[in-house]
Amino acid sequence: MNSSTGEVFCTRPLDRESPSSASFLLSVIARDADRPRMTAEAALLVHVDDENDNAPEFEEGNELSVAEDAEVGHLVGVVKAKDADEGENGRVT
Ligand SMILES: [Ca+2]
Ligand SMILES: [Ca+2]
Repeated sequence: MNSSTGEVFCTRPLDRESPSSASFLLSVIARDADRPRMTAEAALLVHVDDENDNAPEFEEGNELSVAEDAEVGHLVGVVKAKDADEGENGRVT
């Protein structure tokens, strides 16, 4: 944080999917320059918005078998995939 302007900057790359990088709680203090010096303190919570930076991944172990005489419409199995992103960015179809 720039102590003169109050501008808050990133100091390292962010990754919303990392538990330690989804949000940041900062403590900020404002001080005046007169005597007696007066201060105010506040908590600043910064949320990291999601970007669609993860591709879907198939879950391991997807191997299916079906009988040769299975009827048309027979459910062979379910293929599952997941995506680490949030909301629509992580919705797999
Ligand atoms: Ca995604
Ligand atoms: Ca993401």
